[in-house]
Amino acid sequence: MAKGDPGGTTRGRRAAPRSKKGAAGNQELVQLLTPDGERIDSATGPDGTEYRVDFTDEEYRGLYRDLVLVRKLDAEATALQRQGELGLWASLLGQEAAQVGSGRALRTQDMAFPTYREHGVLYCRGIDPIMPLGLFRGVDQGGWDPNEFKFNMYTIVIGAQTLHATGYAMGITMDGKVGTDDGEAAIAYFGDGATSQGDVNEAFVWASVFNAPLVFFCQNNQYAISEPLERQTRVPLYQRAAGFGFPGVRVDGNDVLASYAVTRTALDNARHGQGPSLIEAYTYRMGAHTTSDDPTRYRIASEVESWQAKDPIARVKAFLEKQQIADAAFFAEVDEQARRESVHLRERVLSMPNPEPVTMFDNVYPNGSPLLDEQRAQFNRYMESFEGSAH
Ligand SMILES: Cc1ncc(C[n+]2csc(CCOP(=O)(O)OP(=O)(O)O)c2C)c(N)n1
Ligand SMILES: [Mg+2]
Repeated sequence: MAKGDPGGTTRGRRAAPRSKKGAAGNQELVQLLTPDGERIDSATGPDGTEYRVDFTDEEYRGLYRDLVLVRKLDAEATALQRQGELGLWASLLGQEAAQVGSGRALRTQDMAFPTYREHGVLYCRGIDPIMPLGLFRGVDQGGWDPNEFKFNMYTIVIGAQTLHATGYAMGITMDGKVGTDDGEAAIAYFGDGATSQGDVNEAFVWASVFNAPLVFFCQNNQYAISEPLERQTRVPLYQRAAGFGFPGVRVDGNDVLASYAVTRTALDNARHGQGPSLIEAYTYRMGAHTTSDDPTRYRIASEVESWQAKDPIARVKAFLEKQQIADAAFFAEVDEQARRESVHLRERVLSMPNPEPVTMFDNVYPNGSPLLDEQRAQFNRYMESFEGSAH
């Protein structure tokens, strides 16, 4: 099949299941660090844009530290759920580079709109990693101030945040905050499955025609729960952008350097008034969709193993070692920090106070509403009905 060919020309052929390669072959993958830890000086995107990074040794070590910490904290959260301390957890395992790379590419003034899996971006925004655990423990509704950290609340409704981000980005333009180096931009995170949602396609249209300063950051982790990528698309996802009138690029989402470079460029283009773009971070969900899911029911072990060889952290470690940017003492110190922070996280989760149930009505609207008052009163009557009973 020719490159860029949506695949097949007859109805009969279109109906046939297509190989994964046809839907998502690795054409035009922007990569700056190979799975073996070799640095590539620069990489060219499909529109000729040249991507490169120029980090100091300290910054390289900092990225490695971020990757290890977010993986460890994520593993701790999964363990806490398994022990009944969280209701649910959506692990980022395997997606650390896409999240840390893009998260570190954000400038202070940029606004991020996450799904429920963006714990790595949250970490990069300087939010205490305890925050999403309160949400998944069911003791609060997120807890951080989106305006303070420029990181919106987690969104579980698939794709909805792309519309919120589009509206926000249109607002940036209306406020006259695009066109300069210190202009603002927004970034919307979503998954491969979300690209089939009406909301996401509507967001593409609005962002495009209003030239909104927005980066659509799709983490293509190959699955939407149990549905593989080939059930979402017959063209590589980044190529969809062309149909909406803005650029699209596919980056190696397991490469923290390339993820950083493409996101930084896309955000800077947006803040300078060049409108939206789509980044497809080509990655893999190494774990289950959430702790309620059993991926062994729908994917084979050899597929997971093939992605283990592309591990986002192992390649940075290999690079740091080869270039002698970090030594054994550094790696041991990072591991020790990760261990300490995860123990601290666990202790804090276990000591989280259970809120009074009626407080769930408190933050629905800033100034309340008569309907809410009615519901609160009804709920209070319901709770009182248990008094003195066996419950
Ligand atoms: C509108 C809507 N439909 C269905 C769901 C149920 N659901 C939760 S996660 C998910 C799959 C999302 O897959 P993807 O967009 O690839 O993101 P990933 O979980 O892989 O990060 C679905 C269908 C939902 N939360 N919202
Ligand atoms: Mg997915």
